[in-house]
Amino acid sequence: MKLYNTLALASLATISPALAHSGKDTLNSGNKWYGARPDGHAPISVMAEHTHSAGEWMASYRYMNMQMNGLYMGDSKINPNSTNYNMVPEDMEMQMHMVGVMYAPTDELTLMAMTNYIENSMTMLATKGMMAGRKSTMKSSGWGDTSIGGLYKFHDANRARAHVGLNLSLPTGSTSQSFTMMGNQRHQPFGMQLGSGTFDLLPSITYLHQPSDNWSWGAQANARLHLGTNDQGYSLGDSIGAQSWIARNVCEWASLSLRLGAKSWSRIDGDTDNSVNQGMMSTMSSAADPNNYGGTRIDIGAGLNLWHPGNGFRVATELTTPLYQQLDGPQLGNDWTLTLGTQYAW
Ligand SMILES: [Cu+2]
Repeated sequence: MKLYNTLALASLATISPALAHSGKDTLNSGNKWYGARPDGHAPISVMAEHTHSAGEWMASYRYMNMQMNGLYMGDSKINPNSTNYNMVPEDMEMQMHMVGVMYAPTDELTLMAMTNYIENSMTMLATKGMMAGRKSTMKSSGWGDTSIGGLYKFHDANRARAHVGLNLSLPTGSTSQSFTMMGNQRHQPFGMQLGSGTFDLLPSITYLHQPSDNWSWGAQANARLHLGTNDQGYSLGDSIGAQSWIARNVCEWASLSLRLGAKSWSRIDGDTDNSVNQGMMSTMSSAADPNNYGGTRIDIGAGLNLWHPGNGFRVATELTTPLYQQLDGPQLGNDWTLTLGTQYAW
């Protein structure tokens, strides 16, 4: 298929250069990967997935709503009352507002910066003793971590592009969100904190291909590596991820996409007795136990990209749900994640 398209385009370009540059959507991408189409950007939840042409700026806003519920041990749900903990989470909602800016000083190099505002809400269920069955809701909100870095495009031919990325996440998000329990201020569990508290490296590599004017696909591998230990004495687990998507332009201004993503992350390091930093013994609350934070998940996502052919303004959405999750538990599983975003380049 790829060879056929390449040959067809190459012969057309040879026979009729005028036709090949006529501006027709079927030919104007020539032998190059082409960003000015709805699927010129990956599904909206994929980060650091495109580069820009020299001199171009882009501003973006994304809203993400993640719903977690169901207590997992390994790959199956368990009864919340069956654990050894006095308290387990029942469900959690995480909302994130992300703003980003991109600028390309050259065709190869794109610089980017991103920060976010987070709102978390978690329902805890008491499972033992006199409090058994009692629910309480914990909330945290504020600015999260900020990342800065760049993408370097090292391949751009035959309707394909590839780039590597390296971002540095700065610990601008709080790791000391607290709540009051029995008159005492205590730290909220790890998962309710707004930042990692460490400098993190975010390497990635992305491949993009447009085998035809209507179809495209891409793939990305990425990681998040936490450097050192934060001032609360712990370090979130490193993660690695891989994902691939296909997209189909259904008209000049819209494309549909399907994405598969896999992610694996390790448990929290340090603060094992936990009594100081999490405000309660890790043996009491499962969310305060650093052992209950590793896992592997495979997600499927369905997306829609809208693109304005006149000014390049984009609106996109993607709904993601796990196909499989294997969690060091007891730990809350993911239910679904909705991402909505707009992007404007000039
Ligand atoms: Cu951009």
